[in-house]
Amino acid sequence: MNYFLTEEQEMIKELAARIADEKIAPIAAEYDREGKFPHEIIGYLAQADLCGVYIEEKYGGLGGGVFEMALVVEELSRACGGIALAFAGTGLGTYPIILFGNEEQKQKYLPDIASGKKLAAFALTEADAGSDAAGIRTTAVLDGDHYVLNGTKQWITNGGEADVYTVIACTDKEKGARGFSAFIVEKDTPGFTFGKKEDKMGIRASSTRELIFNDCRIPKENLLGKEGMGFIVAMKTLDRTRPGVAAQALGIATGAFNAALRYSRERHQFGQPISSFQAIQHMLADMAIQIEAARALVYQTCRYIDSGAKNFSKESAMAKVMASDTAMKVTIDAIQIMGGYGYMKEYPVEKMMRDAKITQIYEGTNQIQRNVIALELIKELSSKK
Ligand code: COS
Repeated sequence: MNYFLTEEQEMIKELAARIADEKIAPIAAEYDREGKFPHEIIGYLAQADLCGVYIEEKYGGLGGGVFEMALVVEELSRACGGIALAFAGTGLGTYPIILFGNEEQKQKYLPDIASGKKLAAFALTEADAGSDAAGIRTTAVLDGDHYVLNGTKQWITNGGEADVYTVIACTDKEKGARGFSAFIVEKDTPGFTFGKKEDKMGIRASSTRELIFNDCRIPKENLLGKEGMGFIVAMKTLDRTRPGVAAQALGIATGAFNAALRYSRERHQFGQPISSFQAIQHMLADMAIQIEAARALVYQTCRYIDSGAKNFSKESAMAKVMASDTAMKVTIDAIQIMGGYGYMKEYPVEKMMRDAKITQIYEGTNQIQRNVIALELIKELSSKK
């Protein structure tokens, strides 16, 4: 399908594809096995000037938007969804600054992120606040010129590896979701430590850790937006980054599909390549249909967001659900086509299936996405009356 990318978007996609094929694919299995964080891949992305594709040019980025970011995530994820997450997770941690940071905060943090010198992370989730994001308990109390943070964030992507953390904490318990605020917290701030690295099913090259705040004092200038805006910062950020999860899922699905298609030509049974059997052909056809449909929705959603649309919670959630459900289905079918070989760690598709699973869970489960979609549909109908 021709998606009529601009020359610059084509170039971004090609650069990311080259890094995926030449640098990531050869190490993906090892990084998955050992749970290694891909610092050198960030180096290659930096050399190619891709770390800041979604950051304004005046802060050292390429001046693209959600779409350019998705193109990079998709290509990298074709080779490894876990390695791609070092980049995508940084986007998630950076968007609160892009959307709600003041000029000083943008000047201070964005150039280093755009150049790949620093990575970022986003911290909302807690042990008792996953889908129910309004259940967070981490507190931030103003004390003179500082906020003092206490609490523990759980399952934070890029935890321990990132230098810049955007953290949602409660500044006024009485006000529920309207009593949250968002802060920038730098690594190495006294009182800020990390829990153990989680041992995960998939995306194992990505670091997932607890962030522990124990009387952690941060300058009051690190407040993003205003006190009380933290929940909105989180929701508006996720609206913009869920298409990134969709792009990750799309990349994983494409990687698995390519492997299964190639295999179906090489594998002979009953004296012929298995691609000559209609049972396999129909599976391949269905996989291709689902991937292309997901890609069309993801790309169009990204373009809609970048066009300056005001409310795109529904579209963003739709793209995430569609692409992640597709990735799960396609990776499972890829294993089925490859049979016993597909099930073995020697071949890449079992890892792709493990990597795909998280895309149905993080940045809001697909059940929460369906709630968001349904509520928006009902709201739209009511506003027409
Ligand atoms: N954009 C702007 N504002 C939003 C918003 C959005 N996308 N979503 C909600 N809000 C606003 C609401 O309008 C409401 O504002 P008012 O208090 O002025 O009415 C406020 O935020 C609270 O919204 P709501 O009542 O809908 O909050 P809920 O507690 O019911 O939760 C869901 C809403 C479930 C959608 C939210 O908790 C969520 O997204 N959960 C998933 C979290 C997630 O993605 N976790 C993964 C962690 S990050 S990897």
